[in-house]
This record gives sequence, C-alpha cells and structure tokens, in this order.
Amino acid sequence: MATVFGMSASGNCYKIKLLLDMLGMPYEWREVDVLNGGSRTPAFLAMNPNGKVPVLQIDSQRFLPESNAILVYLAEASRFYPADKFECAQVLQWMFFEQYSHEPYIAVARFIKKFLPAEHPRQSEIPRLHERGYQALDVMEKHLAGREWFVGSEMTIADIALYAYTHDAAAGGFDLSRYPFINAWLQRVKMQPGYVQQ
Ligand SMILES: N[C@@H](CCC(=O)N[C@@H](CS)C(=O)NCC(=O)O)C(=O)O
Repeated sequence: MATVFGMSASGNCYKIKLLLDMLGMPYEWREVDVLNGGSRTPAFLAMNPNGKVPVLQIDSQRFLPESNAILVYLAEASRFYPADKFECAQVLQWMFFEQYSHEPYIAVARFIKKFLPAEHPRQSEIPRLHERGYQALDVMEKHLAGREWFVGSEMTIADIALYAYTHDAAAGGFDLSRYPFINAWLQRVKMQPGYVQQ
C-alpha cells in the first residue's frame, strides 16, 4: 500500500488525495507539520532533498516527490491518463502550465492571504500575483469554452492538477465570478465518483 507524506492544507498534496480516492486505491496518509519545519528534518530530506511535500513512498527504498510526477505515476494505465500519445503529451502540457504559470501565482496568493498575518511584508506581492494569476485563469477560461475537460473527452490528471488550487483561488483574493466556464468545470469535477473535499 502506498504512503503519502503530505500536509492537508496544501493543494499540491490534495491532488494526490483526490486521485487516490477517485481511483479507489488504499493508501496511508502521514501528515507532515510543514509550517514548523517538518519537511526539513534529516529523515524527511532523505526522502526528498528538496524539503517539500507531497512525497509518495512506493516501497521501503523508493520515494517520489513532485505532485505532478506522482499523479503520472499513479494514473498510468487508469482512466485518468489517456492511451493516445498526443493526448498524453497534452496532459503533460497542462501540468507544466499549472506548475509554471498557475501555481506560483494562485497558490502563493492563497498562502499569503490564508496563512500570513495581514501586516506581513509579503502582502505587497499580492498585486503582481493577482495580475499573473488572472492571466492563467483567462487561459483556462478560453480553453474550457465549449469543452468539458482540459484534454480529450474525459477527466484526466490535467484536470486534477489544475483543480487543486483553482477551487480555492478565492482564498487568495481571486474573483472567480467572471469565469463561467471555469465554474462549470469546477462543478463537474465535484460530481465525479470518489470526489473528496480538501
Ligand atoms: N513543485 C512541488 C511544490 C511542492 C511545494 O511547494 N510544497 C510546499 C507545500 S504546498 C512545501 O512543502 N513547502 C515546504 C517548504 O518549502 O519548506 C510539487 O508540485 O510537489
């Protein structure tokens, strides 16, 4: 049985929980106290030298960090990862988009607004994070116009990767009311069998 080292409040960790529950795979969840240095202990760094959750423990010797790599590992040969080579590459395209153009703005704005005090100096980053985050949401909204899922005609791990922080973007101060296609897609994800709230 796989073990997930994660922090429940993290969207990157929620991706793994959501996929495992949708797949109906048994797993053990080990909560890591990241905000108090839990991901920087020697024992944790031996699993992931980058000091970040999530980490998937595959067996006694093998550990896999990076949320989107874990999604690919778990989803291969399942209904969440296409068989078609081009569609696989499109899934990766959206997952790289998530890590480079979406998560660094939407997740970071959420972190600053949800977890740091109102007078913290990092609050000054919010305007720029909103500017770039809205650019990512605009790209998603355009893509979702006239289609149900990011790739092909079924939900894939591209949807899971993008759902993780989009569904809680309001916590980072983003106004999602101007994105009807994104809102319809968020509802569609929630209707899937095995869906769990963060
Ligand atoms: N690219 C990584 C990002 C992981 C990440 O940023 N994890 C955060 C929580 S969301 C973390 O563990 N931060 C602790 C630290 O940097 O010390 C992924 O997708 O897994």
